[in-house]
Amino acid sequence: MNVENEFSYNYFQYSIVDHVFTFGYAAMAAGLVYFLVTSSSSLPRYRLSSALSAVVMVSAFLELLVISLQWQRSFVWDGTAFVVGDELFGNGYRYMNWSIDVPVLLVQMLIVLGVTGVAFRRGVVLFVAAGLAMVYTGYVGQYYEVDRSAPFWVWGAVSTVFFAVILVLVWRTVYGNVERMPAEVRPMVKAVFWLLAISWMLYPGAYLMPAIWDSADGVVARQITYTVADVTSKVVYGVLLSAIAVRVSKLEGFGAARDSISTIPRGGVTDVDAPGRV
Ligand code: RET
Repeated sequence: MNVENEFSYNYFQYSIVDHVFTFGYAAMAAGLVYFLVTSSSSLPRYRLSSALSAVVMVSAFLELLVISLQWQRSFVWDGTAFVVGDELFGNGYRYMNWSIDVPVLLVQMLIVLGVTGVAFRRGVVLFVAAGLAMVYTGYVGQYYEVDRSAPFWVWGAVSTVFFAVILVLVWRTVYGNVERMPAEVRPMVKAVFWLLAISWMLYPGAYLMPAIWDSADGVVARQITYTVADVTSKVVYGVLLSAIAVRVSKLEGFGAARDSISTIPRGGVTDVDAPGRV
């Protein structure tokens, strides 16, 4: 059982959580349109990353919609406050969503950083294994968050070990490949590491929230934390990766080739007319 069911909420507390959930799934729907529309702005080798961003958006949209509807069904207005009714609220859906999104977000990074061959396959295996281990050990631990007995701390600690492994792998991937990238995009590539590290750290913060702030306000803070983490780790991260892909594609002449098509005069084109063509 999750701590959300232990409290009743005043009108503001209940509504803020409700609105924050709506913001969350609306951001995923908006992100979906963005990634589908901008996919063709980069070279074909980067398009799998946009497709994976779209996968993340769809799974997160559905998950946030489900928990939003569950929040509305679980708490009923009794005249003075929103109290728990016949149904219980749960954060478990989040973990199921992460088991799709965590591996996918990490694989996207390999694609945009141009990791290929054996290094790519090795990266995929390590990211998927460490990602799923982190998510599922945390999933077990969160069942014990109300009494915060030993399993809450033990599984949380085991999950943190896998998280640390992921951060080291991400650091190595980013800093091991950044020098191969064009100088112009290097600051953006380094920002990938920091954006990922900071936004992902919010999730263990939300896991620990019942131990830090065990109250209705703590629940509000936890759901805001989750939503900020979701929007930054999925949408903002995806936008940053696609911005890198578009820049690198342009530097390799992709944009120039495509733009020149619209300026080709009727009756043909010579190399002199369209020097940007490749
Ligand atoms: C848990 C359990 C407590 C310890 C740690 C955790 C880490 C969770 C993370 C989740 C990331 C999720 C993402 C989802 C995006 O779609 C499981 C809360 C360290 C880092 C990025």
